[in-house]
Amino acid sequence: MFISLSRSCCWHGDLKNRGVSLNAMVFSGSFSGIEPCFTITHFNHAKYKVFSNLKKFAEAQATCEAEGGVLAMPRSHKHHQELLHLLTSHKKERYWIGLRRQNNITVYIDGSALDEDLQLWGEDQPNNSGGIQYCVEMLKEMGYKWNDFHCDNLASFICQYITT
Ligand SMILES: [Ca+2]
Repeated sequence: MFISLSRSCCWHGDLKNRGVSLNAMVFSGSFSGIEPCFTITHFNHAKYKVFSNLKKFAEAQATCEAEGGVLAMPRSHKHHQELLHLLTSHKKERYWIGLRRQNNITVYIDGSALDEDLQLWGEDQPNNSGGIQYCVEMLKEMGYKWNDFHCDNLASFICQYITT
């Protein structure tokens, strides 16, 4: 347990912010009151990790890839509902998912096409506000529907790993 905690992404920051040394925490074995940086859920044939810490889109995707995953690619309303279910214990403001616009077309991060009939965009989205919104997030204020957003802004994110 301690080993996995030391590898995770935001414990150190949390501990530093609290002025507590990591060794002291490890030996005391007490982690109460510290929010974990991710949760893991298995759904059908995929495993998901919801990261609550904030990263740019490319950094978030790199974090998923480092563990053999990708940013989550919701391909149906049912799949979207599953992702919503994952967020019930998090509810951060925004989460990157594996969609971005290339050559003015929104595609999944693996290059596959988005079904044009799949309407999961928030109201008036994608609006490419300011002409700089090339990545897609699930946004709390839109009921976690999709919003195009600046890729260098910071958001929490959801990784997806195929397990079969
Ligand atoms: Ca937008």
